[in-house]
Amino acid sequence: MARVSRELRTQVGVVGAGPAGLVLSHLLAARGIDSVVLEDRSRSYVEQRVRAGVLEQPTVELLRRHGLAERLDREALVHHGVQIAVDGHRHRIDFAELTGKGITVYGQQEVVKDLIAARLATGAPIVFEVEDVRVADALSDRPAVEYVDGGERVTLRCDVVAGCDGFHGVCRPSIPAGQLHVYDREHPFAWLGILAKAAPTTEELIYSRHDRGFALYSMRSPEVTRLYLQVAPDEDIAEWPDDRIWTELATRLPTADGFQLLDGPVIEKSITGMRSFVVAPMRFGRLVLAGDAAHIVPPTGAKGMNLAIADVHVLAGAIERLVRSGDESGLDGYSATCAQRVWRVQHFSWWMTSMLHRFPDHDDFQRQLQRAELTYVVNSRAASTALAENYVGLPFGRLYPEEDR
Ligand code: FAS
Ligand code: PHB
Repeated sequence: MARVSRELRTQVGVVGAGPAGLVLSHLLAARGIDSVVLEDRSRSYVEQRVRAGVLEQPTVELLRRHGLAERLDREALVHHGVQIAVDGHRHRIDFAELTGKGITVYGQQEVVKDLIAARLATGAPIVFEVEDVRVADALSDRPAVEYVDGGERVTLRCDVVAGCDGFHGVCRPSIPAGQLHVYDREHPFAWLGILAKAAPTTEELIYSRHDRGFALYSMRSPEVTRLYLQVAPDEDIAEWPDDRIWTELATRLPTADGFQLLDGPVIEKSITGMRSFVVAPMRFGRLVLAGDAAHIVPPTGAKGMNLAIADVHVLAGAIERLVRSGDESGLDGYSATCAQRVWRVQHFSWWMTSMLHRFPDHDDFQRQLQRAELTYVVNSRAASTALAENYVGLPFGRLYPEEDR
């Protein structure tokens, strides 16, 4: 039984120390706005959780502008293209030539480690291992987050609560049913992902379409590769001993054109479901949602973490307007502004997924259409440019200014 509660006060209560919550806390601090970050896991757990690995150019530029990219600039891999393999043959999409931009390969847990270290170095609070988190009074101008910290119940009174607690968090479900419109699509496959102590044998990622299913060759460092295989949505990981994984990767990855797959000890193995999910609006009074709390994309477009950071880039400006001058117009426009990018990214992620995966219900005709689209994308400059500009990341802010007119 938690002891009697304590009341604390801040400007923004941030629930969740993932990329969305941590970047938001830094953007707010840069504007002189106080916040408290609440995380229900331990610091070591969130710093070891293996997830995304690709950062768009606008994401890296934002981190750099806030002095958060020092280690990233030292250790990350910068890629100027990506390879798409169709039936064993690779085609290169030249990001630099088509867009003048590139991507950065750096593990999400490394980003989280850097953001936590930078925050704690300023003395600003992150409370780990909180329990029983609840949002209260979201429709008032003094919302609160209630939680248990070290056996003591605490009420954190704020101007705004930022729900950055991911898909399985408590913030979105705290919004009464009927207030949110839900768009949801589960895809008929999953990804089995491994982290392996094996040196990358290419300098760019390989996305491979194969009749046995999709495969992705990615990396984390000159010593560590990150690889994914399309599997059934209810696949049992116990059915996948390491040698079976390597054999399947060698089959699906384009070894016909001289690419060599180096194997090595598997240091992490997990299966992730594939879903496209959006809620609208991303706000309920003074509770605002950002990142996976509001939307999920299949990882084929490498967008999840980047979209979370794009949301809080908009949110920080909206909160600044509120706390500076009581002007709610930023919060009022938050969902609509984010929705442009959310649906652009949803489409791109679905498009990449639909071009590159084996759909159990597809017949030969649909498979030929899939091949025809992929062959067009890798051979047409116009279509390659469309893929490239979405992959490297569209500029932050409103995507289509002309819509204002
Ligand atoms: P996050 O889920 O990262 O962070 C939310 C935080 O809130 C977590 O630290 C969680 O512990 C905390 N939290 C939850 N409930 C709470 C509560 N009640 N109280 C306090 N804190 C609470 N994207 C890619 O591009 N490539 C990938 O390979 C890839 N792999 C993924 C694998 C998995 C298993 C998952 C789930 C996602 C993956 N993604 C990938 C997408 C991923 O990168 C997300 O988009 C990104 O983590 C979103 O960041 P946040 O919105 O900050 O949510
Ligand atoms: C990764 O490196 O983890 C990664 C890269 C590209 C994706 C998804 C995941 O599309």
